[in-house]
Amino acid sequence: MAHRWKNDLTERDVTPEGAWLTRRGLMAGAAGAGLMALAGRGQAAEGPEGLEPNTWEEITTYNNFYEFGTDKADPARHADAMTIEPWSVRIDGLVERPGDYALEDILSRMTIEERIYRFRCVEAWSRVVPWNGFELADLLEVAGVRPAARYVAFETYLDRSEMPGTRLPVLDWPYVEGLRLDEAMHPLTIMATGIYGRDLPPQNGAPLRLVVPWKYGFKSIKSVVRITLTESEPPTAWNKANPREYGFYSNVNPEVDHPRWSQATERRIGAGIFASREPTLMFNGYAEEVADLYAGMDLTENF
Ligand SMILES: Nc1nc2c(c(=O)[nH]1)N[C@H]1C(S)=C(S)[C@@H](COP(=O)(O)O)O[C@H]1N2
Ligand SMILES: [Mo]
Repeated sequence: MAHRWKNDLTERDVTPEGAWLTRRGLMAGAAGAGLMALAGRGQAAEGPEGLEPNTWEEITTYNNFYEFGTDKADPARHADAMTIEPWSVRIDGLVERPGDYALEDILSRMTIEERIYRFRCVEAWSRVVPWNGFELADLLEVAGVRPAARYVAFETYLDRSEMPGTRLPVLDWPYVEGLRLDEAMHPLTIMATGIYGRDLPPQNGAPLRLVVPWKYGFKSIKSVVRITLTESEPPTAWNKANPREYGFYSNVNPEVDHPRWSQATERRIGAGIFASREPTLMFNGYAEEVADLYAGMDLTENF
């Protein structure tokens, strides 16, 4: 499959966790699932800003996974309780081959790649994450998308006994998300299975989570158990909770502020307390790859 997108973050930017990205580390991480791991497949030019991926510690101890509580430390504290084995994903709706797909069977058909992406939360913090994963388009191809499908709906695992945060009606559980089909099929859109060549930790959405790097972080739904192809726009968790503040598209856009704060700048996690905020980039820096998807659309109206 041809990758026509440009990635300005490379394997060389990975430090000090670069040790995990040795061939041996990657192969070991992938061996359990019988995978072929390919590192640094992106066409890489060194980023002009000298971006560096965040550390494993920074990525795995400051999280949003409200099923385990709303404090940033709650997911790392509680998500270990989540049963992630066995895992299957129900793929249904407008597909040729609906069914419950066991994770092992999915992984045996996918090629795991490394994708170093910027990640921008709607709360205006950001970091850089070296994901491992496969393109969502490749998984949808396995299920066979029917011509009438126009959207893709996603659902997170829900077991209230394992997820203390779900005892409060913070969101309408299970957490649900959605993409337009062309967004879902875009080569930048991946299902992540790991970070730094290691299995995805539960707090980051083990064993399988969506990553859409040009959208606010909440679109990147964790611990996915169901993918449904639909004809109409599916409901999404944050839009249901507060439609005025969280739209369906939620593309990163420095020109469209959140009703309660500016989206023009962001705080890079790990930058230190004296570091200045950084300018937020249109589509989180992926405009060249994805702006065409929204040609002719009013991005203020379709926020
Ligand atoms: N199921 C589920 N998915 C979720 C969330 C959540 O609370 N529940 N939080 C979202 C938000 S707001 C962000 S910023 C990212 C955080 O991902 P990370 O913890 O891996 O950085 O996950 C997103 N996916
Ligand atoms: Mo977020």
